[in-house]
Parts: sequence; structure tokens; C-alpha cells
Amino acid sequence: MSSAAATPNGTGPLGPIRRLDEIDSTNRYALDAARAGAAPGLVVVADHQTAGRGRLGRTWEAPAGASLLVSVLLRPTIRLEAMHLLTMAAGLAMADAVEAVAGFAPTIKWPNDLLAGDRKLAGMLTEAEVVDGEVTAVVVGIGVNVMWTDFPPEIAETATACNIVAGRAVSRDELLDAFVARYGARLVDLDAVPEDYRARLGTLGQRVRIELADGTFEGEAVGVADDGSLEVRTGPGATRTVTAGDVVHLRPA
Ligand code: BT5
Repeated sequence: MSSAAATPNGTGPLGPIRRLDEIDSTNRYALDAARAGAAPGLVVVADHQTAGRGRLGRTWEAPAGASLLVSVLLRPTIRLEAMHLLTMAAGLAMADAVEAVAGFAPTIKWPNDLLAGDRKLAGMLTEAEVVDGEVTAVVVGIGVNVMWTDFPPEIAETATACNIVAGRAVSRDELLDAFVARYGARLVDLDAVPEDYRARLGTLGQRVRIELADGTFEGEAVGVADDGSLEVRTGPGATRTVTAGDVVHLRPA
């Protein structure tokens, strides 16, 4: 019906889905596929990652078969300032998918974690391929803890999984299908993303500690600007804007 080239991801519905048993990182795989000319819409899923990537060089943990590990290749036709909407849309799509399939509603922690209560259920890493200053591909990667029994000690106090919150088994395949359908729909309606994102954002109104490369500060998270940055009130009439960094939700004093 509508022209595929007109959609923000440069494609129609998402797909095909490439399923891998084991890979170092689905993001790495999708970025290499992009460099080799793969069409946008490619969805890469793995049962196990041997070098799952978090942000800032961190590691994403997942025992084989326990998580949904998925990367989506996009070749966006939108302006650079709107690129963050691609990641926000994926977070919303996954939160909606978890709600539909696992029966509980995760919140979003700025910028892109999904939480159940105060524990991390999912993380997202978006990486771009830039050639001569042009974004030629964007890979949006998400890891969701779906069916976990044991957590490694490093994350035992901070992580949770769909089966634990739902109190029953949750299917990775159902979650994948629900996510792919919802993400495809979100990508053709990016204008609706900021408002829906703010509505799901558990960070707003919280006391937060912001951890930046060169220090930390505390305040109250009061808003998200249209460019995706977090606005933090640090005192009467004083607001700081955070474009990148880690947020810790502090318990109310
Ligand atoms: C993220 O980084 O949360 C981004 C995670 C993205 C993972 C997906 S999986 C598919 C795709 N392919 C990849 O290679 N990556 C993407 P960050 O905000 O930096 O959080 C990383 C931190 O979360 C780690 O340092 C741990 O403290 C914690 N962590 C690691 N694994 C976790 C897990 N399974 N559940 C909860 N927390 C975890």
C-alpha cells in the first residue's frame, strides 16, 4: 500500500528473522550484516551470546536459552536528531510485548532499561554505522531476561526475569513475535513515541543519582526533552540536562 522507502526504518514490516544458536553478539552480527549490504528490517536472534555487549564496554549476561537476545537492523531515513526515537520505540514495543505475553507491565528507566519493580528486566544497546558522516545503518539490540533460575552474583541483587515476576513460564518465541509486530508498528508512527515513552517512564518524579564519566550529582528527575535528554532539578530553579549517563533511582529519604 504505502511506499516502503517512506517509512522511518527504510523498510516495510520487520523481517526476516535470522535465528542463531550461538554468536558472540547479535549486535555485532547485525552490524557486520549491515556492512555487507543486508536489507533493513533484518532481525537477529540468538539462544546464547558469548560476548553480549552492554553500554560503555560493559557485558550483558545470559545463560544459554534463558533470555531473548535480539537485534534489529534499520536504515533510517529520519533526521539525526530523531534517532533516539528508534531506541525509545523499541523499549516501548518490548514493554508492551512483555505486558501482552507475560501479563505484567514493566516500567522504563531512563534512558532505556526495562524494570520490574526496582530490578532490571531488560537492557538496550543501539549502535550505528556511520560512513562519511552519514548514518548508513542503526542496530537496536535488546536483551530480556525471560526464563531464569539462577543469577550470577554480580546481578543477583539487581536483576529479575519474566518467569520470576509472572510466576509462570514465559515463551521467548511468543515474546519475540509480540515484540517484532509492535516494533514494526511503532516505527511507522514515531511521532507518538515521546508521549508514550514518558507515560511508561518510572524515572520521572524520582530522586536520582546521575553518574557521568566525570562525576556524579543528585536531584529529582522532572522531565524528558524532545531530544530524549533527561531533565534533573538539582535545587530551587536549577535544572541540569543529561544526554548520556547512568541513572540510579534513589529511595526517598
Ligand atoms: C545494557 O547495558 O543494558 C544494554 C544491554 C543490551 C544487550 C543486548 S542483547 C542483544 C544485543 N546484542 C548485544 O551484544 N547486546 C544487545 P548497560 O546499561 O551498560 O547495562 C549493563 C549492566 O547491566 C552490566 O554491567 C550489569 O551490571 C548489568 N547486567 C548484565 N547482564 C544483565 C542481565 N541479564 N540482567 C540485568 N542486568 C544485567
